Amino acid sequence: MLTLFYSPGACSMASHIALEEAGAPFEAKLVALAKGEQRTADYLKINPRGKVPALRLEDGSVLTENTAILTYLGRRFPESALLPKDLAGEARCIAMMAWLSNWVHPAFTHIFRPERFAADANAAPALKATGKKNFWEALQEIDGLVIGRKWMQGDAFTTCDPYALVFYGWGKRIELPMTELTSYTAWKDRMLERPAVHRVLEREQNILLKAA
Ligand SMILES: N[C@@H](CCC(=O)N[C@@H](CS)C(=O)NCC(=O)O)C(=O)O
Repeated sequence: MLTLFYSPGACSMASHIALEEAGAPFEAKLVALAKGEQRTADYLKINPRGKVPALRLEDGSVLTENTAILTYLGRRFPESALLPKDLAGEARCIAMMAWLSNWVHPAFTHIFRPERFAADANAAPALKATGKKNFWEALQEIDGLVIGRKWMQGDAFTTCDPYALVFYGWGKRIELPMTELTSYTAWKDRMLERPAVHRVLEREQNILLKAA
């Protein structure tokens, strides 16, 4: 069976939702980041970088990085149609996941963990401020992308959708004015109506289930 290593509210939620959406049999193993469990010797054997998500396959090998895990799940469970069937559509979906991973996520990390980007504590306020500006602009970009669209990539739900939900939740967590992003908010409400998404949010006790 597949095993997902995740932490509640972390970016691993994207892979967690995709597994539920795919109807894949899997075991969810909690790695509590708040308790530092990602740095235990046992977990470092699974992912030496000490990050979630990690997906252990049936042969014992491990996949890391949301973009790779989500692409793998889309290809492995084609009946769930988590990836566009045409090559260019699939590439566009991967491009979106790459942007979420290499720009949107690190922007948030600058707010949350500025010490990872400069040893000098005096630099922290500037790093946080730039991270917040970049993160908010990225959320505004997502808002623009879903205008007139049901899902991130158009009419079809794809792996980009669970990934984009992570950042809506993070925006809410740091009290950004998320409801000003009306299209992103309407999309988030559609996401919450999906039973698979709801199951994961319940399991992770996600902030998106709390009233605004
Ligand atoms: N690019 C990676 C990022 C993974 C990542 O940074 N995960 C965070 C949680 S959102 C983590 O495990 N952080 C623990 C730590 O840095 O100690 C991916 O998308 O999978």
